[in-house]
Amino acid sequence: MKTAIITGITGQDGSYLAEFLLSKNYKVYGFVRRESFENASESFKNIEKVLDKIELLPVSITDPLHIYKEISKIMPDEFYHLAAQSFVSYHMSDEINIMNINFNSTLYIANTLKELAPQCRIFFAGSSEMFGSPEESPQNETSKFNPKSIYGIAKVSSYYLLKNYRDKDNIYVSTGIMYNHESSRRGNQFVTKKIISTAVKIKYGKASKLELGNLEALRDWGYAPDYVYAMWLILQQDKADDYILATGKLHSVKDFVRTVFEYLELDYKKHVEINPNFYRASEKIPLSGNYKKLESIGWKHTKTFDEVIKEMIDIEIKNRN
Ligand code: G4F
Repeated sequence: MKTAIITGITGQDGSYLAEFLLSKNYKVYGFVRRESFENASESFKNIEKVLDKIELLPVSITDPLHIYKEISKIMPDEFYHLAAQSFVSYHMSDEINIMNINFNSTLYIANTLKELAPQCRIFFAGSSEMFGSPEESPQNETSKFNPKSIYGIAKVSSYYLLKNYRDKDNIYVSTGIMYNHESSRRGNQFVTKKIISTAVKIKYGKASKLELGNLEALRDWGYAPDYVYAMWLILQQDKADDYILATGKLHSVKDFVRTVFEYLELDYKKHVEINPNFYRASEKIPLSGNYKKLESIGWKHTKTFDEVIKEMIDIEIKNRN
């Protein structure tokens, strides 16, 4: 039986990954913030179904000693580092906190694994935000990084740290450069979940308007469970390497809104208002990924843009109270 540790196990990707690894007969551990245990019913909602099959440990990913102690007990075969402060802002604010959570955690984890369990395979969740304002579209694994947010800077820094561990210390570590990926487990602050949950409220008379920022913004939206499968697949390759996780298809926020409202038989023009507080400028050249390399190791996506939206709406309707 293989042993895996997941950071970010309570989030969208971590929870799908825990389910997937259990189905493959892994022993699954999750490093979780201590405060999450105090608000367990809310914090552990995504992993409710598997709580009795996994082991959650209260480990702060910004505490190197604690990370060291727990890894020395578990000695994992695979480590999936997914946890991050994941909301992207293009303002230079909260830099110290974000670098601490998103970069230092990577350093502490990878450094510990290098010392204690150098045979352990590491997956790191990178992001399209590493390309920030790209020079070409679609981007591939050799496109130039040009991050425009502290979030993106932390991901690029982690990427280079890990690449050096791979090249110089022979550590098996792979980064998945992940474009937006959605599901019913997406956090409410992200645009897809925000649109769907508000539209469903409007449908059932619990809200009347949906305030959004830039409707022209383009995104390459995929299906989260497909990307989680890719994480595992990447770690099963003979050689560690970096991969783009994307669909290569672009849709605007307006396309997303229109599809949701049409499915619910509503007229979005009557409900959507622009709120400048949510506005972020579009990239001049859009963030869209070329996933040929991932395809070459046997990955394909299982749901279209419309199918992802329909699944998210159906679950939102089923779960409404
Ligand atoms: O859903 P979003 O907030 O996701 P964003 O910023 O693209 O980041 C997500 O994907 C990245 C990978 O590509 C991850 F690295 C990151 O951790 C996260 O998972 O925004 C999507 C788009 C943006 O262009 C934004 O400007 O939607 C636009 N948007 C328009 N109105 C809005 C809104 N975004 C939000 N959150 N709220 C709005 O009202």
